[in-house]
Amino acid sequence: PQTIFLKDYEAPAFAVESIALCFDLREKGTRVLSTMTVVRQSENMPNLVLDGDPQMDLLSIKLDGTPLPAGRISRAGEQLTIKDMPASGVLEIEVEIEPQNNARLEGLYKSGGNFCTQCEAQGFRNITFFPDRPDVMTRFTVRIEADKAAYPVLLSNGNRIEQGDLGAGRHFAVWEDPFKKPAYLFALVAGDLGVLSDQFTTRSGRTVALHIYAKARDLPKCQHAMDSLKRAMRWDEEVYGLEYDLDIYNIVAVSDFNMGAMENKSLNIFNTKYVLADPQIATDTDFDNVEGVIAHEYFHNWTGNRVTCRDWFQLSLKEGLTVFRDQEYSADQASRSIKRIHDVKTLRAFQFPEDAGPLAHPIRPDSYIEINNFYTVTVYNKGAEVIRMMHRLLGVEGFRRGMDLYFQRHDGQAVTCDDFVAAMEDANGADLGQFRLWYAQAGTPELTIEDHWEESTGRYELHIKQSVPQTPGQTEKAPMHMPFLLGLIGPNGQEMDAELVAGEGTRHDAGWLLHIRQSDNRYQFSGLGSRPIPSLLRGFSAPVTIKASLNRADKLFLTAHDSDPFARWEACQDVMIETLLDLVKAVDAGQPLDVGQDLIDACEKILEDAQSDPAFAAELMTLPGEAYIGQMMDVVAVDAIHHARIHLRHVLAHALESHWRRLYREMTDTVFGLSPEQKSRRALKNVALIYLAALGDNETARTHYAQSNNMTDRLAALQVLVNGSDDAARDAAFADFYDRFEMEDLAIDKWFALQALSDKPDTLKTVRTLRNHSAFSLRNPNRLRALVGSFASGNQLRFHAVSGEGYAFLSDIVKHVDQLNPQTAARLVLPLIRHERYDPVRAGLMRKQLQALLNVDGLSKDVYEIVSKSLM
Ligand code: B3K
Ligand code: ZN
Repeated sequence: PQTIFLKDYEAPAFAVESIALCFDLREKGTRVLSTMTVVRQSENMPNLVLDGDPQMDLLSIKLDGTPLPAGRISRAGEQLTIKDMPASGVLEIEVEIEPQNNARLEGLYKSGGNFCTQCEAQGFRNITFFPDRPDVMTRFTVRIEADKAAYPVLLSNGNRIEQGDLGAGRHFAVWEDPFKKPAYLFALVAGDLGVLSDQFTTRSGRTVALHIYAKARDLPKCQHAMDSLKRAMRWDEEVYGLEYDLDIYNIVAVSDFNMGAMENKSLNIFNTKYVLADPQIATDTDFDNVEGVIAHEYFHNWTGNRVTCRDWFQLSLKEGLTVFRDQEYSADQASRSIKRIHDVKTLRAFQFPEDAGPLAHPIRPDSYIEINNFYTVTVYNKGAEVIRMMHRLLGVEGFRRGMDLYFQRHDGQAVTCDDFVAAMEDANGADLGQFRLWYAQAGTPELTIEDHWEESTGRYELHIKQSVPQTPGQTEKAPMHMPFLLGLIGPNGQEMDAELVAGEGTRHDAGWLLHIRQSDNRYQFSGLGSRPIPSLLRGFSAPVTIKASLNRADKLFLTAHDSDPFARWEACQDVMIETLLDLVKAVDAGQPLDVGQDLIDACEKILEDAQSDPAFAAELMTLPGEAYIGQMMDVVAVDAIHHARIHLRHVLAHALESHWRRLYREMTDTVFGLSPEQKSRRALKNVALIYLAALGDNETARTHYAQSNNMTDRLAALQVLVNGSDDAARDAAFADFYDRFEMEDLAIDKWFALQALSDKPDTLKTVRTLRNHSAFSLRNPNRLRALVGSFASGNQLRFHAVSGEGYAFLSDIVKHVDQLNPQTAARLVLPLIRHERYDPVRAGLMRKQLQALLNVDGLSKDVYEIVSKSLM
C-alpha cells in the first residue's frame, strides 16, 4: 500500500462550482447520477483526476452533453482520469452502487433497513466519482427517489426545496445546501423513521427547526439529546458568539456506525449510543456522553464545517479544537473539576500509551497509509490539550480574540493548523513559534522536578527539566513551550504569598503560571516565611508526565489541603499508585502486603467529608485501573497488578467499613432524578457498593440489583456480581437483565461488555460462547466493541492470559471483521500492538498473532498499516 505525505500536498487542479446528485434508491443496485461544473485552477494540469471506489460500476460519462470516448478516460485503482479536460465543462456521470451489500459502513449503506451515509474521511468516493478531498468545496443539490412506503423520510443537507409523488409507489425530495462544503460533509438518509421536533430561537431572533429522527419506538429516548442540543446552541452563542446558520438542524440515529457521530452539514448522523438515553437503558455516564457528543457535532458547524481542513493531515484543526470546545461545554454543565479529571484519565489511559508506542504520531501527522487510522486519541484528545494550552497562555479573552480573527479570516475556507495558530498570534501580538512544535513532535514530554528550600533567605527554588522521548521516525526532539500552573501551599493549607524573582511566569488566579521553554528551567520565589509544599501542574496544564521529588507526606498533605481540586485528586492517586507498585513488588517477592496507615487515614478523612461533594469523593476513592498501573512499570506484571489492586481495595474496605456502610445508606435516594446532585450521590453510593462487595458482602449487591430502578444502579450491581463469588446471584441477575432488555440493543451491548470484563478465570470461555450467541454479530460495530473491544482493551488480566489464547481469539476476530469492515477491524487490533511492554513469553505470543495477520490474503490497508508499524 501507498504512503501519503503531507510534504507532497498540492492545491487542487480543478474546482467544482456546483454538483447536482440524483439518487434512485433501490433494494438492489442504486443508481447515482451526478452533474457537476468543473473549472480549471492551474494551467499546467491538463487532466482531471477524480476519486472513485475501484468496485464502482461506471455506467456513463458525458462532457458537455457528449459521451466521452474511451480514449479520453482511464481508470486505475481509486482514480478516474479524464484526459485533456477543457478550462471548464459540465460532467455527467452515472454509476451503480450496492448499498445493500456495504458492510464497510463507508459511503452509502443500509442500517436497520434504512439508507444512510458516512463520508468522512473518504467515503464519498464510494458513492460517485469526485475530487474527494476537503479543499474541494462545492454547492450540493440532491434529489432522492425511493419507495414511499419503505422510505417515507428522505433527507439530505440544507433545505428541502421540493418533494412529491412519482407514481408506482415512489416519491422524491430535493434538498439544496446553500453553503459550499467538501464532499466529506455530504449526507443522505432514506428510511422509515419517527421524529422528535422542537425549535430554537437564535439570539438574533431566527427560528431554527430541530428534528431528531430515530426508530419510532425510540423517540421517547431522544428528549435528553434534544435538550442537550438546545443547551449547546445557546452556549456557543454565549461563549463564542457563534450562531447556527440554517433553518433546519437534523439528527438521525442509526444502529450501525463505525464511530460516535458525524457532523454532516445540517444532517448529523449519529450512532444510537450517543442519542438515545432514558434512565432505564442509559447510565449517568451515558447521559453525559450523549450530551458531550451532541454538543461536539453541533460545535463542528463552525469549527469544521464553516472553516474546514485543507487536507487530512490538518484533522486536528477541527477535531482538537472541537473536543476542547465540547469539554468546556460539559465542564460548564455540572462539575468543572470532575470533567477535567475524566478527560485527563482518558488521555492517560489511551493517548499516553499511543504516544509511547509504535503508532506514535504528532497531532498533525506527516504521513499515513489509511487516513481512517488517524482518527486517534492523539489527534482528538492531545489535540484538545494543545488548544487548551493556548487558551491558558493567551487567557480567556485572548483566546476569544484569536477565535474571532480565525473566523473573520477563514470563514468558508479549507485551512491548516498553522492558519489557526497564526490567528491566535496575530489577535494577541503573541509569539507561538516554539509552541508550534506541539503540532510537529510526537511523544509525551517528561518533566523532572526538584525543589530547594533555603531557610536562611526564605527562598524557594523549583528546577524543572523537560525531555521529549524519541518516537518512530523522530529521534531528535527540541524542547517545547508549555504552561505550568503552580501553587505554593503553606503549613495551614493556605496559598502562600511570594515573589517570583527568577524564571518566566506570572501571577494567575489559580496560582503561578510558569512558562517552560528550555530543557532546563529554574524558578526562584522569595518572601516566603516557611517551606512551601508545591502543588504541581494544577489543572493538568500541559499533557506531560512528571517525576517530582515530593515525598509521600507532602502528597497526603496536598490530598487534604490543595485548593485546586485536580491537584488534590492527583496527589491522592499518586499515593495510591505508589502503594500499588509497592504491593506489586511484594506480591512478586511473596512478601507480606502492607498498605500504610497514612493512606488509610487520608481516605478516612475523605469519607468523613464526603457529603460536601460526593462525586468528588467517589473520584478520590476510585483506584487507578489495572492498565494504568501497568503503564507505570517497565514490564507489565499482569497478575501481580490484579492481586495488588484487589488487596488495596480489600484493606480500604475493611479499615473503613463503617464509613462505607454509612455512606451507602446516606447516598441512597428514594426518588430517582438526574440533577447533578442526585448523580453525584449515586456515584458515591456505587463506589461504596464496590467496597462493600470487597468485604465479602454478597447480599448488598443482590439487593441493589433487585431494587434498582435505573441503569446506573443496575449496572453497578452487575459489575460487582460478575466478579463476585455468588454464582447463583450472578446468573440470575444476568438472565433477568437479558429478558428485561432483549429489545434494547444498547442495553444488550452492556450485557455483553460486562461479561467480557469479568476477572473470573473462565472469562475467555464465556466470551467465546457469547461470540456464538444469537444476538452477536460481526457486522455491528457496537456489538463488536461491547464483546471483543471490552475483553481485549478493558480486561488486562484475562486478555493477557499467559497461554496466549486471548491473543489468538482477538486475531481470529480481526481477520473475520477485516473482510467486512476494515475500519473497525483496525481499531479492534490495537490491544495487540504494544507487545514490547510485556514479558518475553507474552510479547512473543502477541507478535505471533500479528505476524499471522500480516500473512492474511487480501488484508485491508487499514489493518496492514497498524500491524506492520507495530512490528517495525
Ligand atoms: N468527524 C467524525 C469522525 C469521522 C470518522 C471517519 N472515520 C466525528 C467527529 O469527530 O465528530
Ligand atoms: Zn469531531
